[in-house]
Amino acid sequence: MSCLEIQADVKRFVPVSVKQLAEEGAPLPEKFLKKGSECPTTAHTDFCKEIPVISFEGLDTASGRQRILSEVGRACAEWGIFQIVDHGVPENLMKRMMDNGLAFFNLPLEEKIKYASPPGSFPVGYLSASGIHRNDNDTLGWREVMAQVSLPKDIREIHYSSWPQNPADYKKTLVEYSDTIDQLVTCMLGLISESLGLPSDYIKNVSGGEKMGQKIAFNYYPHCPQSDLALGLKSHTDHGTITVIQQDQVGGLQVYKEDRDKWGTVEPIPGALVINLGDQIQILSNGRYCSVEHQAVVNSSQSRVSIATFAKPELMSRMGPAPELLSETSPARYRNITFKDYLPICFAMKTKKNYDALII
Ligand SMILES: O=C(O)CCC(=O)C(=O)O
Ligand SMILES: [Fe+2]
Repeated sequence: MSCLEIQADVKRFVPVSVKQLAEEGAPLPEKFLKKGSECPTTAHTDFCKEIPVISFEGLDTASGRQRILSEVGRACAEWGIFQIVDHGVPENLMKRMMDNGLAFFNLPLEEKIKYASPPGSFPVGYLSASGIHRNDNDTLGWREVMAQVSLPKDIREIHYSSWPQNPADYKKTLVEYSDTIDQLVTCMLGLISESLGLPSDYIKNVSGGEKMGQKIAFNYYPHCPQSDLALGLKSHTDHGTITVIQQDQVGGLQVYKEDRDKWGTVEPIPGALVINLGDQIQILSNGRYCSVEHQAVVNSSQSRVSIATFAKPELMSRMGPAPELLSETSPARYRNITFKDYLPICFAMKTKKNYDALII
């Protein structure tokens, strides 16, 4: 196959760029229109003030750690999503990531297409509309994505040469961010483990330790002429361990609280990071902690950027409930399965929440 043929093949999967569609301002193509209960119901500025915000100030003192542990435990059980501030991730690094993400999406489509996800591949690389990598009849999301595998380090080294050359410090900043967020993830997994009464290194160890995976996705949601009929990203749960989300100040990430039957928007707070529990934590905690259903809505006047860092178990890690948390009165609620076998269940999306497929 010549280079040109490869390019043509890739282009088949880039029928349209949502950024270009937004700039044209024409009515949305049918493929983006949601119907019925899938349509957004809560505005991108309708902030849910109850979603916990936890300060990590004092984490290195005994009393500070105790306070943070109890706040993290409560937030994991009641919400499955919370924000952290005073977390130590340098402001300047977060800003460089945002700037690079935006600069990448502002490149001409011909340039972005060079990084397009190869047909049929797991979605890494550039997607000009979310959902186009799937060969199904599902509607598309009003979102462009640029995603890269960033850990473990040996895999990162293999992928590094295929990351964008432009903007100039994109790759260097991504490596720095990947390592910094990895440290934060280790700290978070320690707190989550301890809050469940488990040793601090428990979750990281059962997830493959240093072999844990990480994927970093830049999401670009252009302003949308029909934002009441489209979604940036449809309702889902994240299938891995935890996701760390950095978002700009526009707002659009929403969480569904079953007990209220209502979507609530996560309020953007300058410098904050959103921590979102994935399916693995719900399963490992035997349902004590929740992998929350979430989505991203769009709006008619402002584009939005978010950066999602997914921490994932190593493929052969087992995802069952921690035996230490089980007893006669609290039997296992989920089957034990490897992450590798869990992934096809998630991609088949037969149940609304992936983990329901494992209920005993
Ligand atoms: O854009 C956001 O805030 C959410 C992104 C997200 O949920 C995801 O990429 O899985
Ligand atoms: Fe997500």
